[in-house]
Amino acid sequence: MSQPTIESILSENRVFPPPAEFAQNASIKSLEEYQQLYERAKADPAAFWAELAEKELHWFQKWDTVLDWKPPFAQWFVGGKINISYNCLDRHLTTWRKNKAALIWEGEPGDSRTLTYAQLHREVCQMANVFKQLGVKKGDRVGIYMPMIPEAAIAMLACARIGAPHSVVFGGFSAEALKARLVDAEAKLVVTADGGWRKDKIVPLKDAVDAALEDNGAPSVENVLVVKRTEQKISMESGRDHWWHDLQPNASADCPAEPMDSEDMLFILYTSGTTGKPKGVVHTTGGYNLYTHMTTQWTFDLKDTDVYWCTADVGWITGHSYIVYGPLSNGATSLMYEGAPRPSNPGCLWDVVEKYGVTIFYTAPTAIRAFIKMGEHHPNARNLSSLRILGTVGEPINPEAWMWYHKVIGGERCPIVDTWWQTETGGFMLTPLPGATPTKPGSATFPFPGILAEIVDAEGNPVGENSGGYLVIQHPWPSMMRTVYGDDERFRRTYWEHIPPKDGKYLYFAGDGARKDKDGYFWVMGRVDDVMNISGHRLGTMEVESALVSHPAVAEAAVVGKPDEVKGEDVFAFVTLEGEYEGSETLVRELKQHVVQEIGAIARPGEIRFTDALPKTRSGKIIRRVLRSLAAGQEFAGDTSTLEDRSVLDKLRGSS
Ligand code: 6R9
Repeated sequence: MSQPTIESILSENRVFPPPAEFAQNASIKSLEEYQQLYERAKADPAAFWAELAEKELHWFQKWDTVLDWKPPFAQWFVGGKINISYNCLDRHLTTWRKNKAALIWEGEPGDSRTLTYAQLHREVCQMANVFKQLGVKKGDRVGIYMPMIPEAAIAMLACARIGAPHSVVFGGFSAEALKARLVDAEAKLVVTADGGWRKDKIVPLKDAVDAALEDNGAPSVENVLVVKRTEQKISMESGRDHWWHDLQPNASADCPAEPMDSEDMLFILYTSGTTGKPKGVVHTTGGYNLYTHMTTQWTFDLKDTDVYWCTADVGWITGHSYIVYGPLSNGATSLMYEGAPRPSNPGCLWDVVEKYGVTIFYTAPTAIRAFIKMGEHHPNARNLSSLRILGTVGEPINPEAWMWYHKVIGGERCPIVDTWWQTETGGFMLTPLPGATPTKPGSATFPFPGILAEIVDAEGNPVGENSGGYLVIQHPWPSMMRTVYGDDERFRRTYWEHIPPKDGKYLYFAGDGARKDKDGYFWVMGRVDDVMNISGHRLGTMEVESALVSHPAVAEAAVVGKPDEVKGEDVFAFVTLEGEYEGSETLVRELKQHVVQEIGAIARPGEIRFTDALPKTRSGKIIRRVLRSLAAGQEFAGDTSTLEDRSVLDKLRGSS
């Protein structure tokens, strides 16, 4: 099992203090310094954030109120006017950073491009003007469905510039999933590309957009802007579809950033929850700008000489906060890579590190486990001496993978920052600060200054040392999600009522289980709800179940995560069939393909098992813990007294 177990964590006693020389040169240099900062922030969070907001960001107009907290709805820097695209671009143009590389981009086939801050600013202004020309106004939503090319970041910043919230949809999602998101967000414009490169193949993005819009599938969409990337043939619908390269040359590079209210919506990003319908997580402008700015600066101990590389896709929150907004707001050089390790080039990531002298490298545990499998001769054959900080995100990292990362990639000299956070939190919540925090393999260590994290029981009472409980946040923070798009009730129910509020005190429930050790280190154990974590990507069991039952052969489906050495978890589906169908290899293949079509390749079940019945309670609820054990190949040892029909269990075992 690759996820850390309680046993493996309790026996993990290794501690890695920041190297002395590293700490000396870091902006936060010791644990004491972190603790002082933390205590100061805790004593008066509003004053702490206000001071940083004033010092670190440009405001067109200062706020009247730092925090307006009417649980569960928070507003930060109320009355303030700000534009995140201005903070990411314009303000650097009056400094030497004007000609510093803002984005370094490497395409999968080996083509590359570097955009300085001045060049990026110019392209963002042009695209913003094209958006306006296509009828996009402040407040209109724009869908972005792009490969990892600079225009993805350009489109996001162009939206932010004119105050049109973006909704980026990961390019690996299917046409069906794209359509559902465009419809929910009522997007007016979609920005896409003819295709993108993914493991030596072309991902036909424009075809998927066409399929999503077919038969008026997303009626709000009026125009589609298409960037040429792969040059394969696509169809262009006249009046609706426009090539970026046709419109760009005539677009003015003058487009002043729109002064936005601090609480104006910056973006919607859909994420999986416990129901079949993904949630539109809403983030706003001022607080998100400040928090992603500070977390990038302190957690990666940014210097102007850094070449920073986060390997995520801009379709996920990690790409939003830590490829685009956080790094650019700090005037950093952010690297974007279109490709992924593939049979034709398993060492490609290390080539990129060597080619650009990457200093900060941020990736996911699932990727690290895949690197381990591919063999250390790949990294060993490259010069990785430029690296000075490593990071991980997306799921708990098992101590073995941590140690490999530390030794083979970090040469035992690079601090590792294991950052725990979520789409909903906007930025890092638990993380080491590389010059200050002694790390323990597998622990995300301590909360970021200003974050009041705790581990509690179902009533909201803090649990003792090393007892497992729910990870909660006790005080609002600037980049917290503001609501579920169009559904305040779902927001309240999902995050704030799971643990009942007491005496007007609300706890943010993250959905993760965790424990704290004797030194106060947090150890995140994983989701406690029906959300799976497949290769660091969130996927709801219900989402996959809904996809399966939409196939005519399927009567009922129950999906669980099965431990997987590389992916962390893999999708395992138990399926009962409609009377006239019979289970076969062909049907398994067909159902897998059906899920890919409904959601995308990340949701493809690793295994589908046909069964006559599913284990249920008397009230008809599927007992997933039984299925989880079976999927893991373990005997189910727990209580089965709630099971309605015990013979189901024997049958399930028999069919295994
Ligand atoms: C940023 C991101 C959030 C869920 C979260 C948790 C898991 C993320 C983690 C981690 C342990 C870490 N998670 N980082 N678990 N240690 N360092 O991944 O956002 O896609 O919304 O997923 O991922 O379970 O609740 P998102």
